[in-house]
Amino acid sequence: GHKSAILWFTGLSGAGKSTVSVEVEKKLHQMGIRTYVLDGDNIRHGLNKNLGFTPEDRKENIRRIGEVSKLFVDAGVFTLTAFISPYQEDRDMVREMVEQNEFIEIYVQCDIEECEKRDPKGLYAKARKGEIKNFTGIDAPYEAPDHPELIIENDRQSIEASADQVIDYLKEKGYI
Ligand code: GGZ
Repeated sequence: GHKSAILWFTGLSGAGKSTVSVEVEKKLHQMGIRTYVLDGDNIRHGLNKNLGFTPEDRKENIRRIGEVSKLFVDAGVFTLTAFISPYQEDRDMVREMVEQNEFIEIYVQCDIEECEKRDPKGLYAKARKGEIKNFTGIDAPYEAPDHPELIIENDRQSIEASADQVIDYLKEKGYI
C-alpha cells in the first residue's frame, strides 16, 4: 500500500515544474500508484478561468487548487501540482488545509537567467517589453520557500535525476 499526499511543486515560469511532475507521475504509475497532475492546462483553462495574475487572484487560484487537491488525496490519489505559487503565505494556506504529512512542498530551483533563456513561450520577452504585466520574476515577486520538504536544482541536473530525488524522498519517508 501507499500513503497519498500532495506533491506541491513551486518555482518560476520555465523552471520545469510540469516536466518534473510528469516524470514523477510516470515513475509512480510504474509502481501501480494512482496519480493526478494539476497544472495550468487543466485548472487555469477551466475551474479558474475567471482568475488573472494579481496577488488576490493568485491567492484564490492557489486556494481552489488546494481544495481540489485535498479531495483527490481523500480519494487516495497522489496529487501533483505545478503552479508558480509565488507567495509563501498562500502555500502555507494549503499546507494548513490537510494533515501534516499530506503536504510536500518541492522547490523547483532554477535561476531566473536560465528560465529567461529557455523562455519556451516567449513570455519573459513579452514581460520585458511591458506587454505582460505582473510577470513573476520580472515585475511581480517570487518568494522562495522557507521550509520546503525538498529542493530540486533543476538547472544543475537532468529531469530524470530530479524525478528520482522526489521518488527517493517518498520511499525514505514511507509514502511508497
Ligand atoms: C506569471 C504568467 C503570467 C504572469 C501568464 N505571471 O510558463 P507558463 O505560462 O506556462 O507558466 C505561467 C503560468 C502561471 O500560472 P500559475 O497558475 O502557475 O501562477 S500562480 O501560481 O502564480 O497563480 C505562464 C502564464 O501562466 N502566465 N501571465 N503575469 N505567469
